[in-house]
Amino acid sequence: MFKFDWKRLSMAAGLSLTLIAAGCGSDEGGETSGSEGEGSSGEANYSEEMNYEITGIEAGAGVVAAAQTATEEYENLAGWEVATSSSGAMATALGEAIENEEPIAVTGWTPHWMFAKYDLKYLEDPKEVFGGEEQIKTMVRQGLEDEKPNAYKLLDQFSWTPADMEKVMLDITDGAEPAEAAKTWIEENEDKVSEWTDGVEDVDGTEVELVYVNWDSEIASTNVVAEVMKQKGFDVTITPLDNGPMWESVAEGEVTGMVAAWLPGTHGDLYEQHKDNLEDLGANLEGAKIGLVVPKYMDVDSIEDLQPAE
Ligand code: PBE
Repeated sequence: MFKFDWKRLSMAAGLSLTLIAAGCGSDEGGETSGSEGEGSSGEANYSEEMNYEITGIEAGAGVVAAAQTATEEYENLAGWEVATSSSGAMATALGEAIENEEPIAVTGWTPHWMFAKYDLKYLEDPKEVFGGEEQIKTMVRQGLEDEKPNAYKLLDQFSWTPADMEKVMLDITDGAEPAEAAKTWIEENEDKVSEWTDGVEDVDGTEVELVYVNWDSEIASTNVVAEVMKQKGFDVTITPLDNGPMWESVAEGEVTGMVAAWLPGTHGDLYEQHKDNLEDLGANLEGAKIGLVVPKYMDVDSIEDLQPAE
């Protein structure tokens, strides 16, 4: 059942010669390596094939921190590592693994286009390291309501659903420029957009700077909000940052705000750190989630089904 996949191994980032040698060594017993591992299930040792590595995203992401915590809390993840890179690189690695029907575990989240493109599942997380259902919230700098009441009102009224967000994300992943995908969605959802702009007066070039992180979900939301604001006459800049600086820049009042606060879990520590210095405008989306995500063809259901590194 288990096939040692040299092609994938040779492509895997950070693979050392030692590991290749170790892989060879384990074949010497005349058995396919690890297929009847000491793990509880006796199924293919995906873990070895994955090089005991979770495919992560940006180092500052909450889901990466949670995955690192998982490698500490779950005894069966002893010796596992979370490889950090970018959301784009994670998506590419996921797509390639699926094309070759190889095992992979990524730091995933909902809403995300990957669930529409591929057959995926979240691994059960009995220790609840990744937390439960999340909200995405809007945070703005203090004093905004007095200084730019129309910007404040619009940001306060912005709210949509996971399906809305996924539509924009899919459009972008199919090749649309984010701003174009945002415009298309706005045209097709006038009723919803008119609720966000209800009572918001047109302005003449009032400056607004929104910050975000280059996560697919946040690229979608930030571009949509920016586009709606532009249509009301705001002069909008959107600036991608790392997660920590995104929170800091709002708390320090350097920028207008952001629509990318994942709470209560994913960004819980950042919220605690900055909550006294920014204004929380509440949820703009309900029903978000983070976790470890694998292709459905993998015969594992729980994080506890993965096997420790030897
Ligand atoms: N994410 C997407 C972010 C929040 C939005 C889940 C990658 C994070 O983990 O911080």
